[in-house]
Amino acid sequence: MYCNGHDISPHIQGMLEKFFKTKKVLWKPSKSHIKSMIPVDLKVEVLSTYEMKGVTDKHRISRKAKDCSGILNANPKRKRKDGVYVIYPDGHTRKEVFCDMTTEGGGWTVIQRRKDGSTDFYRTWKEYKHGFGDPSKNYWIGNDVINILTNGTPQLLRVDLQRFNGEKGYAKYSRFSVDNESNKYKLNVSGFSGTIGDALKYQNNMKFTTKDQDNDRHGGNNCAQAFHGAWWYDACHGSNLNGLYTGSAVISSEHPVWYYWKGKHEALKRTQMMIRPKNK
Ligand SMILES: [Ca+2]
Repeated sequence: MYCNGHDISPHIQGMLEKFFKTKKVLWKPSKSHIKSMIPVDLKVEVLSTYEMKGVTDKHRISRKAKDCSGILNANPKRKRKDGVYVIYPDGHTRKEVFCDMTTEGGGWTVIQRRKDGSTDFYRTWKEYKHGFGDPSKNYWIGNDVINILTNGTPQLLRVDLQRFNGEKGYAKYSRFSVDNESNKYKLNVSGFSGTIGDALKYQNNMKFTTKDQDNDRHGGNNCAQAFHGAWWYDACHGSNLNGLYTGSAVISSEHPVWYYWKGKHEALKRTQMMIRPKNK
């Protein structure tokens, strides 16, 4: 007898009783010491121990995962299957995100992604708060989600970049968190390693600034307006990954740039920022 799924368990006793009443059953006692030299009648009652055979629905288990690491932990078969998944960062609010299930064993939740110029990143405080774009192409996950995911569980940050000539590089930070909105999503980042230089060091401890909310340390200007982006600007930046996308390696600091890689403000072709719990 096979009972698939976990929703029907309250009915198993009824199903078994019906089964035993309507079918002839041959069985062997497995833990019995009954011995008799003469025929005896035994009255058998099925109490409460049943052997269950069935399958577990992994999709259901992982349905409320708070991040991509949770999805991968619940279902290791997702390894190397990069793509758009649904997470519940606060336990109940649905969010579509891109999961990198490949890099260094996978389980990375992508928080920023740019691969072409089809999505406008010159947006307002509110838009950066809630997130925007298409997770399969270009998007910002949202500052509230970044805050939720990075507070409570220590996170790694990995930044992957690609130049227009095809060259790739990365930066990893062993500590990354973003404060809540009342602290203006202040950036806390440290523990750099990688191949592209530490271009977040200068932005560390800075608040987030958008074109309509100036929290930077540049007295005269709004850095988001000056550099066509939204970032943890100081006065103003050594990296500007939400800057104006352009189709070639233009040297100009309003584009998506990471100055410390090549020591110049060269517009990048692809950018990706992603996070994963430090102890997965
Ligand atoms: Ca300013």
